[in-house]
Amino acid sequence: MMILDTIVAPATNIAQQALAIIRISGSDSFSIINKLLKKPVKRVRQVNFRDLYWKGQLLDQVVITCFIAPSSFTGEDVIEINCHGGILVTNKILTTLINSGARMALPGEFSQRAFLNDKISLIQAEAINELIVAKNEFASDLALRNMSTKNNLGFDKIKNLLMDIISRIQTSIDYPEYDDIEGSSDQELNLALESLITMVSKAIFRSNLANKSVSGIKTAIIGETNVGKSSILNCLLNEDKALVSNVPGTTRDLVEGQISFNNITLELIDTAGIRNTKDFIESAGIEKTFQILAKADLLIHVFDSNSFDYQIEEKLLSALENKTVVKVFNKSETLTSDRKKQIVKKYPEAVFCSALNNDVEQLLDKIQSKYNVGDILKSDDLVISNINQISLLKNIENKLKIAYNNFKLGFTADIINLDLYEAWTDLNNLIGESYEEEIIDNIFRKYCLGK
Ligand SMILES: Nc1nc2c(ncn2[C@@H]2O[C@H](COP(=O)(O)OP(=O)(O)OP(=O)(O)O)[C@@H](O)[C@H]2O)c(=O)[nH]1
Ligand SMILES: [Mg+2]
Repeated sequence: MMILDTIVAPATNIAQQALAIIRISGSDSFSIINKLLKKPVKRVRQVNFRDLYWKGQLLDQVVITCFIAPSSFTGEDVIEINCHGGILVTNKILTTLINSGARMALPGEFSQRAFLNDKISLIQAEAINELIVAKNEFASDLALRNMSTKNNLGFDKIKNLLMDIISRIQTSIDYPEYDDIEGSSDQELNLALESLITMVSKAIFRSNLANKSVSGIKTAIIGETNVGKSSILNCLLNEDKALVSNVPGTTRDLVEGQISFNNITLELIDTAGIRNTKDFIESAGIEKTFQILAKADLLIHVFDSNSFDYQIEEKLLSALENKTVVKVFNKSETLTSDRKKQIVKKYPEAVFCSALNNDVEQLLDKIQSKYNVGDILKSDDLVISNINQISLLKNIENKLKIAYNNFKLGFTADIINLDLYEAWTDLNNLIGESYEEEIIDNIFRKYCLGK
């Protein structure tokens, strides 16, 4: 892709604020900015204080920071203008720069140029975007880790081992007369393939966990009527968001909210309590509960500690199958210790809470333990959180498994290498070493304007 245009975009919101940043990138950056200056800036790496003019009229007093290609974020000549943050001022400067020859950038186009000019890998580009949208500490730690160096050590480990295996097999194809090439015995290849597959599988496991933590866990609060679901939602959100009353069937529509704690973000949905009812609107609400339940990653299944009947309806029971469920007994402040023991005996994994007393600690601890990302950033092994990148990793795992099977079945080396080469291509797609233009365009268009 030829990069000809010089692009411009605000890197901060256009809003009433103290300062705003406007960014220009491309080979005409200096000639364009100098059209707005009585005293031109030189094409050297420096910071300048200047008055900006258009047709003799003063626009603003600004600070201009100059970056010279290739030592800039995009790898091109870049100019950053720190102007005053008024909506009118920022827009006027932007329009003037466009009238002077710059083109308004597309969302993510600065990052795309950085990638195309080989300044950052695709893993880094995604990490920068993820840092901007990070909802919790883990998300920002992971993003910082993946954006900080172009050579992702975890990625390199996988790539080096795959390259090593391919070249060992290739040597046995090219030089069939040598059957004693180091590392090329069946046993050694078997071991190497097994450890490569394990490496990739573990990376997928870690990355799936990271994805959940980073993108927010879709969490539905479900249970019978009047058990305190809406009260728990309000307590978690620290806000009286959902209507609470002692009339069973209070909640009919879904109520949503988001909380982040430690390494986790929950996208919470409070649902209509499940019971047999003739009320048409309530039935429709319950139907919605089942739809949400099917889509949720995590279910907070609420019981009333005082109810003696914990029979779960057949329909609900089958909907709960294969789901991550936390059973929580609410109104626990009313429990006698004997009763509590009975419940624990029947449901050893249950936790207790009292929305009335704002006591939801056990519930949060339980959720935390189910999505424990604890140590996964401690080593330099590969962890990514982007769903498209994870699906590429799964493709790689599949192809490695096919190659391994073919190897076990005694297929010839060239057939085994065929799938290994495909895995190699996918691996390179992960960092963007080989790519299709359209795919790359799609990736970057979801970034912020000015990034
Ligand atoms: N004692 C006690 N009462 C509670 C507690 N949590 C909720 N309640 C009461 O239980 C009743 C029902 O609470 P809701 O939060 O509306 O229950 P719900 O499960 O959302 O009910 P539906 O929307 O009808 O399905 C209200 O009177 C609450 O004040 C608790 O921890 N202890
Ligand atoms: Mg409710």
